[in-house]
Amino acid sequence: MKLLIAVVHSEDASSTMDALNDRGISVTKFASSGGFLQHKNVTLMSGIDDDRIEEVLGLIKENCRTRSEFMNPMPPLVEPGDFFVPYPVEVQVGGATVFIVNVDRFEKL
Ligand code: 2BA
Repeated sequence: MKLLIAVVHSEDASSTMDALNDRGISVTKFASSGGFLQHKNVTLMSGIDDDRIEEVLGLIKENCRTRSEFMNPMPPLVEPGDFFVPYPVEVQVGGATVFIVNVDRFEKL
C-alpha cells in the first residue's frame, strides 16, 4: 500500500474527491495553504493499493488544472520622494503536487 498526499487547488478538490469516491477510493481532505502565495489550497490524503496508483494519478490529473495566479511583490524600501508601483507577478499553480510514500502497515481498529 502507498499513502498518496496531493496538494490541489481549492476549486478542484470537490470534483477530485467525487471521482475518487465514485471508484471506491477513500480520501481525507485537509484545509491547507501554500507557503509561497499564502492562498488557501486543499491537501488530500489517500491510502491506496499499489495496483491502483496509476488509476488514482489519472483521476487527479483529469480533475486538477493549471491556473495563473497573481502575487503582489513586497515593496522595496524607498527614499522620500521615490515611489513604487506594485505590479502583480503572475505565477503558475497546479494542477496537483503529489507525494507517494510507502505504508509499512495499515490498520482499521
Ligand atoms: P504555494 O507555495 O503557494 O506555491 C504556489 C506556486 O508558486 C507554485 O505552484 C509555484 O509555481 C510557485 N512557487 C512556489 N514556491 C516558489 C518559490 N520559492 N519561488 C518561485 N515560485 C514559487 P505549484 O508548484 O503548483 O505548487 C502549488 C502548491 O503546492 C504550493 O503552494 C504548496 O502549497 C504545494 N507545494 C508545491 N510544492 C511543494 C513541496 N515541494 N512541498 C510541499 N508542498 C508543496
